[in-house]
Amino acid sequence: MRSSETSPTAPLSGAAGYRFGIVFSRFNETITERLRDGAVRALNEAGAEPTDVEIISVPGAFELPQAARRLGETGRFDAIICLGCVIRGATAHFEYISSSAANGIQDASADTGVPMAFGVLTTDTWAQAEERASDGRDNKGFEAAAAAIEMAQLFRRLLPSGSQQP
Ligand code: INI
Repeated sequence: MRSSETSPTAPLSGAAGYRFGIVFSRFNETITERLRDGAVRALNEAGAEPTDVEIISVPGAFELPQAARRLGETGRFDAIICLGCVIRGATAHFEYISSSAANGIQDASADTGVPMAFGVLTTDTWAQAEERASDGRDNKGFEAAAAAIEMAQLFRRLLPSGSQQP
């Protein structure tokens, strides 16, 4: 299946009134800045207010879960978008960093109750990473933001009865 077949094709909407955190890692930053830009594009398209989007950076993908957890603990965000790029080298380093990022983000989301989208590229080559950080809707940052918007909306709908909308 071509990756474009899994991309959201309908215009994104309904993000006004939600607050988003974006954490991106600076390792391989030519790529991760494009993922960040893709995520911002998706949030803009969906109507999120720029003042409701906070963007921070961390050194590498290994640090993404640490920062995402801290953002989640503030209670200020409806969803957090985690973006990074790990390119396979000759050592097991790739596996350690990519699985730490994936498991750590999942744990941070479960522990804080804040949805966190996984927009970390794990590729064999730089060319594959570039392909997934394009200007189109199949930019993985754009896709991660689309997932974050959907999860933020879902979690708000699923608020326990009697609780206040934040
Ligand atoms: N971090 C990445 O985000 N991508 C990589 O490809 C990468 N490689 O190849 O080493 C990488 N390493 C840094 C790591 O994420 C931490 O920042 C570092 O180990 C300090 O904790």
